[in-house]
Amino acid sequence: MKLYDCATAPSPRRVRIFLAEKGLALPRVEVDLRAGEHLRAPFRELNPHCTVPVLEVDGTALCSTAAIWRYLEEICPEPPLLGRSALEKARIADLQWRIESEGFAAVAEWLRNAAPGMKDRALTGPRDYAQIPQLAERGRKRAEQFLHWLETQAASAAPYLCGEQYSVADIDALVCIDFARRLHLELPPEAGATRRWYALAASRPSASA
Ligand SMILES: N[C@@H](CCC(=O)N[C@@H](CS)C(=O)NCC(=O)O)C(=O)O
Repeated sequence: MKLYDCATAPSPRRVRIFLAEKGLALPRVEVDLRAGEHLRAPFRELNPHCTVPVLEVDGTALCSTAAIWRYLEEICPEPPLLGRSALEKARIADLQWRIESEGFAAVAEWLRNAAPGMKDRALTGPRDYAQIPQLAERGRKRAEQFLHWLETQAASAAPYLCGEQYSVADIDALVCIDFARRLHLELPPEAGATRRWYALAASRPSASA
């Protein structure tokens, strides 16, 4: 197995935190996104979607964080990070979907449509797309709305976002908040439950992965 990683990008960090929680270490290949290494062979031949992380297993490339998590959970079930019971697994999947589609996607929409370094790279993938300033503004509003929703979730489940067990929902939300900070979006003043949850999740040794 080999992990194609990028130390500065949020999605590969989600895999590194997951590995640290499992106590696993894998050979890593650093992919230099700033230099466009992901857009050229040989990486592009491995993952035609041109994104990291990628986990290469016996000649198969797993090209999304969720697929990598799923595979690693199957081969190393303890501690479970995708849930134990059928209902817990489904609740974690539900939260994960929401955090990714309303949190990550919003911050990415904002960043990729605003950052000068991402000119013509408004979407990931092999094709260039021009930035649309209105989408940056929409992404910012969606990201703020996501943080309000996260507060209701953190207030309704403790100590972790899905209750007693730390899970990939916590990994996703932690990395998403740190991603939003790059754009100077901080938790709103009234987000007391999120702050308590964040302090706990960020204090785990895996958070520095
Ligand atoms: N759906 C993918 C998303 C991966 C993704 O968007 N990765 C970003 C880094 S966080 C990337 O590779 N960006 C390449 C680019 O900016 O062109 C996953 O879940 O892993």
